[in-house]
Amino acid sequence: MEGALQMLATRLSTARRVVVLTGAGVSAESGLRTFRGATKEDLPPDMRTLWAEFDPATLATPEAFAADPEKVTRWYDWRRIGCLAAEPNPGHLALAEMERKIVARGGEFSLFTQNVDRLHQRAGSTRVFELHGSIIDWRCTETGRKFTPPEERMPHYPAKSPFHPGGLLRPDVVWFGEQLPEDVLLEAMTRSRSCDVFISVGTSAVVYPAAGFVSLASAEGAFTAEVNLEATANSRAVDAAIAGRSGDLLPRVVRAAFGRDS
Ligand code: BV8
Repeated sequence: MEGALQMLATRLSTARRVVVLTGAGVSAESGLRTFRGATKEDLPPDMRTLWAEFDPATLATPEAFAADPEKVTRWYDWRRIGCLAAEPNPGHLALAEMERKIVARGGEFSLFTQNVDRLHQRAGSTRVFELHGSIIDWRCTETGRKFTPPEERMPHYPAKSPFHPGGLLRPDVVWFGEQLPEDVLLEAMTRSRSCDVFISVGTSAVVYPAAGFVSLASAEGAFTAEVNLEATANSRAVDAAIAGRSGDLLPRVVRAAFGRDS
């Protein structure tokens, strides 16, 4: 693993264009459950039934919201409050430092996240593209107008839209079966194809199209790396697969690539 970490650091030390893709694993050390890895034991009792009753992937769909807006709104509002209460961890902070180092020497840095918790932005990352939207912002089901709810639980479920008498508020996330924001998807494909280094961090690489970006980078000759707690479908395809916690490994990669003052 040291060899792979050093290989990544060496490539980063001279890279001109870096793309990072993150998933729920990067926020796990901030106390946020991973999308698939959650253990029902660590959920508050009132949420265990909700989580047990549904496979999360079936909750994250327009059909689930249409069928039971109260239940889906409750689940998302519970997660939203959790995201607001969470703090960025050393993995988030290391990615913000990596951006600063690359940009300071005239390079290009892009962070595509599947996460909806806004922790990258709170850690200081500025070149963030939200592939799957954000749970912090909601939008009117009738008008599409965005609304950022106050930082406390919503007064009632489902939440009525302030913009339309018959509208509800839904989280401004991309559900399964929904298209990713077109502009973000285009940026992700273009930048994946033109980067020198592509790093996938904390994602199980099962959700598409995000899981396919590393192949676009690799096909164009980029150096590809994965930092993840466990092996994924992409582990064998990347140039450097580094197993472990992102909160531990990313600061070590940044120090090795940019010096001890990082
Ligand atoms: C679309 C937002 C057009 C809401 C989410 C091609 C092939 C196959 C299927 C498809 C395909 N194209 C489209 C599909 C269908 C579908 C899909 O991919 N399904 C999968 C399940 C097979 N994709 C879509 O519907 C997308 N839309 O393509 O539109 C279309 C539509 C229909 C049909 C064709 C085309 C929309 C996808 C977005 C869905 N929304 N979330 C919400 O958050 O509630 S996805 C959800 O999964 C989250 O965003 C999450 O981030 C994402 C991916 O999961 P991960 O981030 O990887 O998290 P996970 O828990 O899985 O893994 C965490 C990893 O971290 C683990 O490996 C763990 O070991 C590791 N880890 C844990 N702790 C740490 C760690 N690593 C490091 N350090 C640690 N401390």
